[in-house]
Amino acid sequence: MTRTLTSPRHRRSLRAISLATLTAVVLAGGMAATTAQAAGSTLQAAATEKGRYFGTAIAANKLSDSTYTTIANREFNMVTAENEMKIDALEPNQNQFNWTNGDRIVSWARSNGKQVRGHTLAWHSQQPGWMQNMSGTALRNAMLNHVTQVATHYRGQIHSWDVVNEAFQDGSSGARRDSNLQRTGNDWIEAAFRAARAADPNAKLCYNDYNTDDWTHAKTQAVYNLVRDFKARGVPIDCVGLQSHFNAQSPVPSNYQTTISSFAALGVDVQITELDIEGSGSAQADNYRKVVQACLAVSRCTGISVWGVRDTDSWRASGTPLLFDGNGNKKPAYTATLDTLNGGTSNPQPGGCTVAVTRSTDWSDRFNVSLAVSGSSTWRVSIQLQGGQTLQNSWNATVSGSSGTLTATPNGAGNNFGITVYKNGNTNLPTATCSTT
Ligand code: G2I
Repeated sequence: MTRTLTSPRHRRSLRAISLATLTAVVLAGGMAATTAQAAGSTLQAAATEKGRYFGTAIAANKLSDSTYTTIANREFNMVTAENEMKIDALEPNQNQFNWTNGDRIVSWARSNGKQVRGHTLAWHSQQPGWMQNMSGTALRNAMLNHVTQVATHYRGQIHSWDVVNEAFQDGSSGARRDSNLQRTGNDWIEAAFRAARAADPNAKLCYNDYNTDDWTHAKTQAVYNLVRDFKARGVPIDCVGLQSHFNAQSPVPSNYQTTISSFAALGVDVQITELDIEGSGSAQADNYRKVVQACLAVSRCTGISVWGVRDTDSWRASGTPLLFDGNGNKKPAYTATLDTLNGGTSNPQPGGCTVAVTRSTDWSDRFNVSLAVSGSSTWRVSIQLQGGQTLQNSWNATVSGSSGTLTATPNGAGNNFGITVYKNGNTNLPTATCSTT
């Protein structure tokens, strides 16, 4: 129809009609919003109403499965290639790139109006054989060449890149994971981020990891310190990815929201990048609800992606960790996720408050902790000191207790307050939760 209307007058009148239609739609939307809470009928619609995206991992070899693509297209507006943009897939031989499957996923996503998360530019795992056998300067240069070539190939098409994946050890050390990349020098991570920024200045650049969901874990603190250091020194970083693979051994932590808000307080977005939660029925549904609530409570938690469409598509298929069963039916976890996305208002939850915890000045024996409450002026913050730590001092709030759990309430100085904590050998940041009074 537009092709037949070619004169300027016709084009003007067409524009007038479209504008009139658009205005009517906007007005109707506005009126509806005053009478009822708008509700999205799919995950992507509900998340969009909350200013977030909802995504999934996609496998290229399943794009011919119509049950799979129907669900994926209907429910999700962010796509991550499950394996097709890893180093071994894209650069099977040094400097010979195979874009076929990565491009299939990007073009499926874009032709269906979806955005793409890139996963992943630099990783100790899934390296092609030629890279596994490299070390030193040759490896550093090969890694930087990979980052540059891949980010350049996909420039302008990627919402966020997982620039570096899983670079820290599990357990209590808080140390970097040993790998051939780590052995090229501690600065390999920032070198990768700088190369990615140069190649695609508009993609958000994320550090992505697992077992970084519990705020008390040494690995979480180590990633937090990396991001804090990068922000302080101007190394380009825009986001942190919490993979969030949960099961009975690694449940959704009670301090998950503290983790999200604490990273966000460093000035980065937080993305839940690979969510799956083993289980079934209402227990699984409750866990999905907790995750979605925690994200909605923090404005810089900008999106959630699940790691696959149906249980049978999962890397942990036997744990049935996803939102659709093997036949593509919606599970209770789906309904809980959708309802939570649709429920109430977000950031903070209705009548609630959130608190962000950051480390400020650090001495050998003690450190200052800044706490910033949002969402309410009548609050009570419960602060959990780490084992051995004791309170030395506090300001801009009334703080009771001296070790273990402290309680802080307003003293008229506003919503930002602080404490000084003696480490007594424990350098981990305390955690905090907020409730209204
Ligand atoms: O392990 C779960 C995820 C943890 N975070 C990083 C993610 O990239 C990772 O995803 C998984 C994929 O879901 C698996 O599908 O990463 C694994 C290792 O790259 C993937 O497994 C691989 C198998 O190891 C290969 O043998 C197989 O050929 O999947 C490949 C394609 O099915």
